[in-house]
Amino acid sequence: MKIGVYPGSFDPITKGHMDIIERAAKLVDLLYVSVLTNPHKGEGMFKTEERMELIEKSISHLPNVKVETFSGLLVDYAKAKDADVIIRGLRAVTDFEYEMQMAQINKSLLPRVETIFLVTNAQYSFLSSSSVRELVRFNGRFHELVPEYVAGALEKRFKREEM
Ligand code: COD
Repeated sequence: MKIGVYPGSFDPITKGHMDIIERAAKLVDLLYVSVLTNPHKGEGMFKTEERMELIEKSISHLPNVKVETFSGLLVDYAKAKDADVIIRGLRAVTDFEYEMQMAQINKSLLPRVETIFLVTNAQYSFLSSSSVRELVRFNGRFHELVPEYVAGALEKRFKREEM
């Protein structure tokens, strides 16, 4: 059985993340979407448990995908999950340097696990959680950029009317 881990901050999950999850779920038998709990970073927009709930509601149509949280090194978590691959998404050249560095460090720490990069769907190449957070904060329209349940949760949290 091939096991994949798709790690990230997911604050919040976007349609760009969803596209990667749906494609990765076809490549492995079991995919963990793994939310980093970072004790050194502030809370962000959503707490870890809330981010997990938003992901869970958005992936209910994907039977081989599970949502978990992890802390510490990704390779330690991947080892504990007996993962074969780490999945990452690549948007633009700006992602490349960071992603390559991370993949190489992870490979040196856990050589049997490969990092697989899925290139973004052109439709979502501009999309990031941070841009969604900015749109929410400054009253821009975000509804098409996130799964439906997440759009509802953002509206509820920030008490906005549908724009
Ligand atoms: N289209 C395609 N891919 C996308 C899109 C999009 N529109 N948006 C995001 N993605 C991809 C990102 O490129 C990334 O691959 C993934 O989705 C998750 O993105 P984020 O932004 O939610 O999460 P990141 O990149 O902040 O996650 C970083 C980790 C938490 C994975 C990383 O910091 C980590 O592993 N930390 C643990 C400590 C560790 O082991 N560090 C490495 C060794 S030093």
